[in-house]
Amino acid sequence: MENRVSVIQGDITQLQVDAIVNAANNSLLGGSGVDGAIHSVAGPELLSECRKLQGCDTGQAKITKGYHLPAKWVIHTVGPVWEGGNSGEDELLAQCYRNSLALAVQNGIKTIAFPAISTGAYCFPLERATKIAVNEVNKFLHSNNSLEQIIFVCFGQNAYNCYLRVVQEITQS
Ligand code: AR6
Repeated sequence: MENRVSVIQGDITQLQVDAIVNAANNSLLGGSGVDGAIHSVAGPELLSECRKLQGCDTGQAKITKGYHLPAKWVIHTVGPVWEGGNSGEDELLAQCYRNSLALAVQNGIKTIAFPAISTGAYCFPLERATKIAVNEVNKFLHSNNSLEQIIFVCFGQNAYNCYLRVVQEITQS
């Protein structure tokens, strides 16, 4: 596994990185979970900018400034709602990571932090989502030299253990 990838446990809103990724919804107008936390730290200016974006399709990504966050940018992506696994959820989740990373590169971002997209309110099974996240980041880094650090931010011990295990599995394969 790439030494540009790390796993930490904590609150993504506190990270001093170029960009944090938001697990948003199609409206981009805020919500609960990590989305609510990001908007509450960034302040109302973030919602004002998001209103101008006219929403975001599932699997796609859009960028805003970070306002009062320590991060300079927020990349908003919309993960799939888990519907049992036969509705294209895996591919849509993979697209979230690919499109977020591509947008980061386009904007000269060097350090980026991801939450575990879709694994909260959207009920995507954690281990399955983690494998997709780690695989997509790993593949992307193989063809990219500009990104310097990708951080997977886990909110709880359970997610942290899962990410560590999956990163190790992929390293050894
Ligand atoms: N830092 C890092 N991770 C966090 C934080 C935080 N501050 N808060 C929660 N998580 P979720 P989703 C983790 O529900 O499943 C929103 O209402 C959380 O433990 O935030 O993609 C949106 O507006 C979980 O592992 O996002 C959408 O409507 C992960 O972040 C919907 O929820 C994702 O959980 C999106 O659902």
